[in-house]
Formats: sequence, C-alpha cells, structure tokens
Amino acid sequence: MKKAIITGITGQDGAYLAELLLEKGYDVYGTFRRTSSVNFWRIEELGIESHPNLHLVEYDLTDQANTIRMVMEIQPDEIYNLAAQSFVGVSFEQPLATAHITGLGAAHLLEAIRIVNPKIRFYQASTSEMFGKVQEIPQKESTPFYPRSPYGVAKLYAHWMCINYRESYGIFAASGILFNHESPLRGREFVTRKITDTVAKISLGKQDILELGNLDAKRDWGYAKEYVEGMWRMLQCEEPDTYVLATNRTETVRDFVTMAFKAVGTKLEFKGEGENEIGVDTASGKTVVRINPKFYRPAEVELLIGNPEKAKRELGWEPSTTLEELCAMMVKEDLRRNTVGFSF
Ligand code: NDP
Ligand code: GDR
Repeated sequence: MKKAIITGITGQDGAYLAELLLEKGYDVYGTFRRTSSVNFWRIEELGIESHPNLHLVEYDLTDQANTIRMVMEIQPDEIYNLAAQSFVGVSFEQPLATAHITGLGAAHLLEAIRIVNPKIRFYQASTSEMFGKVQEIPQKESTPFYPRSPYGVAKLYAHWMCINYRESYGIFAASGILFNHESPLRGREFVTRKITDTVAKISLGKQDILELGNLDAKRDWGYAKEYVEGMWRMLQCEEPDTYVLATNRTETVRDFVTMAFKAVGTKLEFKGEGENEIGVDTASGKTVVRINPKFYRPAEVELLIGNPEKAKRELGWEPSTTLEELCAMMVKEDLRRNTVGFSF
C-alpha cells in the first residue's frame, strides 16, 4: 500500500485529493494546523473523515523540525504540498507570513526529503499567478513569469526550488502550474464561491446585494475535482516535470456573476462604469450587484488563459466540466446549504 502525505487537508484541493488517493488504495496522511477551532467540514462533506486509511496529522509548514520529524515518522512514498496562505488579497496585507508559509514552506519539505529519503516523490502546488502580468497568451510552461502579488512571488520561489532540487539532487519534484479551479468546496473568500453563495442568499431573500471589486479580471476557471487527478498523474510519470493544468477558456468576473444569477432564473443587466457600475435584476429593477473598491487589489492579474496541451499529451489529462456546469453545481449546492443553514 502506497503512503502519501497531503499538506493542507482542510483546504479545497486537500479534501478532493485525499478522496482520490483513498479510492486508489493509498494510506493517506493529511495534515492540519492546530487552531482554536479546527474545521474538517470539507472531508466531512465528502464523507471520508472516518475512513480507516485516512490519518490526520497536526503540522505547521513553517516549522522545519516538525517537517523533518513528520517525514521521518511517516516514511511516505509521495508528498503533495498543497498547504499555503493561498489568498492573493491577503498576501498584500501579510507579505512576510505569505513568504514563510507559501514560499519557504516548500523548501522545508524539499530539505526534509533530501535529508530523510531522496526517493520520496514531491508535488508542488504552483499557480498561474506566477504568470501575472501578461507576457504571452495562452500561457504555457515556457511563458515568462511576472508575478503581481506577494503570493505570486512566494509561489515562484517554491517553483524554482522544486526545479533546483530536481537538478541538484535528482529529487522527483514535480510542479503543477494550475489555473484557478473551483468547486462547492471552495473557500468563500474566493470570488466564484463568494458569488454563488451570495446569489443563493439573494434568491432566498436572505441578502440584498453582492459587493465585488474588479469585474473585468479574466480567469481560466476549471473544476477542482478534475485538477487533483492531474496532480496524481504528475507523480506517476517516469521523470519529474512541470505541467500547466487549465481549460483554455477565459471569462470575466462579470460573466461569472451573470452565469450565477442565470442559474437561479434571474436575468441581469450591467449599467455604468468603473466604481459606479451596478448589476440590475431586469425583472424587479432592483440593484443586486455593486462595486466596493475595498475589494480592488494594489496590483491585479488582468488576464489568465492556460494552454494544457502538454498535460494532455504526456499525462492524458483533460478537463471536461464546462464553466456553466461548474457554476450551476456551485449555485445548487449553496442554495441547499443556505436553506438548511450551513455556514461554511
Ligand atoms: P486552500 O486555501 O483551500 O487550502 C490551503 C490549505 O493550506 C489549508 O488546509 C490551510 O490550513 C493550509 N495551511 C495554511 N497555512 C499553513 C501552515 N502554516 N501550515 C500548514 N498548513 C497550512 O487552498 P486550495 O485547496 O484552493 O489550494 C491548494 C494549493 O494549491 C494551495 O497551495 C494554493 O496556493 C494552490 N493553488 C490553488 C489554486 C486554486 O485555484 N484553488 C490554483 C493554483 C494553485 P487551514 O485550514 O488551517 O487554514
Ligand atoms: P485569484 O482568485 O486571485 O485568481 O487566486 P480570487 O477568486 O480571489 O480572485 C479572482 C479575480 O476576481 C477578482 N475579484 C474578486 N476577488 C475576490 N476574492 N473577492 C472579490 O470581491 C472580488 N471582486 C473581484 C480579483 O481581483 C481577481 O482578479 C486564486 C487562488 O486560489 C490562488 O491560490 C491560486 O493560485 C489562483 O487562484 C490561481
């Protein structure tokens, strides 16, 4: 039975990857941080929290000694480093904490592998945020990087450390440059889930208005459950490499808002410009979307669209869920949760 450590099991991808590896017969060690109220709602939603092969391990990525001891005790075949301070907006407020967790955290794990057992395979959760300011579209593995946030910069450090440990010590360190991927398990601070949760609340009469920042930002959004399959495939290759996972379709935040309202039967019309733009329910004439500049970022990534050809060719990986299906799935789940009073 293969053993895998997943850092960040309380997050969206950690939960889906744990589900996938358990289905594949792995012994899974999922790490969580000690907080005053640890929350396992995602693995509970997936019904895997009591699986006999799932072991929950207390762990903080910023602690090198903790990292080495954990790797020594578990002796895994594979480590998936999904833990991070992953919210771009917060990284502007907490740039150093982000650097410690999101950047140095990966180096702690690579060092532990080098010290304990260089045969352990390592997956690093890299990101399209490393592309940042547009240099080329669609973005692919060879596109130059130009990160636009402390989060993007920290992830770029981790990405290059992966490549360096590959080249210096022959460690199997794969880097997955994943474009945005969403699901009903997405955190509510991220724009898609914020939208689907608020649209559900508005349609149930529990909230009046959805406040957002930049509606013009364009993202390549896929379905998280499909993306974790790509992570696993990267660690089953003969050689470690870097792969982009994306859908090759990009839409604006405004388009996603329109889609989510459509999923509850509301037709929207946008009026005005910049900070004065509003979204109006064409049936009732009510304003249901407005801009709040507090959600703007000091520097923005305007356009992401990824080319997943290499992953298709070498991993046989392809996304299949459309953005309309993904959005409808998220709205449906948020309607259910808000009806029963679910609060995550
Ligand atoms: P989440 O924010 O949902 O999950 C992040 C996880 O990291 C949580 O389990 C969190 O624990 C944990 N974590 C944070 N700080 C620490 C720490 N100091 N020590 C240990 N664990 C910590 O992220 P996602 O699941 O969406 O993303 C997974 C990874 O993929 C992240 O690294 C993210 O940056 C990256 N990524 C995500 C993309 C996406 O679109 N989702 C796209 C590209 C990359 P806690 O619950 O305690 O906060
Ligand atoms: P992103 O995701 O920054 O791409 O990072 P997020 O959903 O936070 O933002 C997407 C775009 O929407 C714009 N936006 C808003 N964003 C949020 N969160 N809240 C708002 O109210 C709002 N209004 C407009 C943002 O400005 C941005 O342009 C995600 C994370 O999962 C990262 O960890 C991951 O690496 C990347 O995706 C790929």
